[in-house]
Amino acid sequence: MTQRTLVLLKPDAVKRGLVGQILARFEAKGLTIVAMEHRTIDAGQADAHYAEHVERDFYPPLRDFVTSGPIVSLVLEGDEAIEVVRALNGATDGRKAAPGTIRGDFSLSNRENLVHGSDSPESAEREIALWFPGL
Ligand code: RTP
Ligand code: MG
Repeated sequence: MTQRTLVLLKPDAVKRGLVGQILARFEAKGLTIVAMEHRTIDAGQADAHYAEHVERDFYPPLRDFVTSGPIVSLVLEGDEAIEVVRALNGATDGRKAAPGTIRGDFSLSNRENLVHGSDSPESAEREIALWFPGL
């Protein structure tokens, strides 16, 4: 089934100059970019995006990280795009993510793990409305 999913290239991806390589993987897989933007978010946008995590111990440093510099946000579309993107991203912790995945190949951190992908159709709908109202 064709799906849309919200993807973030987090500030570490932009700072490290990995935007092109990461986008190339999504495009090579066959996913279509249907919206894309480059911007620095404030704490309010971070809290809204990570609403499920705001009470967690790891959230304050995560908020500092995701507001530390520009993010590239995009909406990708394709068959089973939500699950496909999460498979390409790899496990959350870059130290444990499988080689061949984005995190497995480029991240050595549980926080600075380069990418975000929506985790369900409900999350995708909520996150796309948050990042690209009107899409
Ligand atoms: P994401 O939401 O960014 O796609 O990542 P995910 O589903 O694989 O992981 P999730 O559990 O939703 O966590 C969201 C982001 O929080 C940071 N994190 N830090 N223990 C920690 O220090 C910790 N755990 C998670 C990561 O940046 C993770 O992607
Ligand atoms: Mg998540």
